[in-house]
Amino acid sequence: MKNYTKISDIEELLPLLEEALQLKKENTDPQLGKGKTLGMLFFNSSLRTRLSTEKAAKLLGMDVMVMNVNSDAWALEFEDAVVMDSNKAEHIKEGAAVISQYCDIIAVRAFPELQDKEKDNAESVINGFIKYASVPVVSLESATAHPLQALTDALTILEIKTVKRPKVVLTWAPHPRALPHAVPNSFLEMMQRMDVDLVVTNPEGYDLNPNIIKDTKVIHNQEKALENADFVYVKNWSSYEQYGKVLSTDASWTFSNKKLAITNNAKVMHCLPVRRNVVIADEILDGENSVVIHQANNRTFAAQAVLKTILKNL
Ligand code: AN0
Ligand code: CP
Repeated sequence: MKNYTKISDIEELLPLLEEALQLKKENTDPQLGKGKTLGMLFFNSSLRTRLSTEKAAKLLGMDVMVMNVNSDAWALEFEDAVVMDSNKAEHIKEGAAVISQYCDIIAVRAFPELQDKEKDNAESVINGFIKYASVPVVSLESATAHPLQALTDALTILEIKTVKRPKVVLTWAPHPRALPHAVPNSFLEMMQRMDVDLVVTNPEGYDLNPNIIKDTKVIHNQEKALENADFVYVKNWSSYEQYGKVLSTDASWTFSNKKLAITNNAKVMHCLPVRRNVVIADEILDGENSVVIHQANNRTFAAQAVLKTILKNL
């Protein structure tokens, strides 16, 4: 693994998950990253990704530099061959080349604008860093993918499943704002590589990118989809078909005890941050079936496994 910006960057999933599990038990390589620097660039807000990735790097002995790009750096231009006479002061060609001299790994968070599907799918920010940086690039959530979150989710399911092939349901839930597709996209791609019975449920008009869904079962009746679920992953996303639109805030899709009762006493997952009583009811988040805090803890070990793998290949 050189870069980690998409699920397909993982050659063999099981060894990487086993590495993360092992690191959770014991920090086996506290010196591997000594003298190496991780640079983390945030174009958007973060709590978990920022703190867990910094912690993971430090557990490997790395130094860490963090920059909130929008407020602290020069505005970056990602388009090629443009006359830079507007508000963008620096081109990614110089920016990425310069940062590569200060950092051994560059990690980037850059959400989509959710205005133009083709533009977001082109992943100009993360791909700009991959193209012009001379060091490995890790995604901290890009326009279409959140691979560190998905690795965490796989790790969490592997740890707590009690049957060999659990039924895993990804369910849409309402949210007042237009949210990206990155988390559900990467979760689906990750689950497609695991031995699980995978189902997605969302209202009509909310089907995800067909190139990601592939042959995964999509059921528009949430209650039907939830039957016998061992894991329910709750997440909002905006419409992909009517790109970036909020078509529904239907509260009957909020995940509550009534929905849990349909499942096989499922464990309830969410990447966080979660809006209580909009996406998931208090009774679930405060109840015994929620594993969201456990899941967030695993962010550290997923990130550590990825950074360790990249450091070993430097
Ligand atoms: C972001 C999203 O849905 O992609 C980040 C989740 C990790 N969530 C929000 O913006 C609320
Ligand atoms: N789950 C996740 O990526 O959280 P943050 O947006 O707080 O980093």
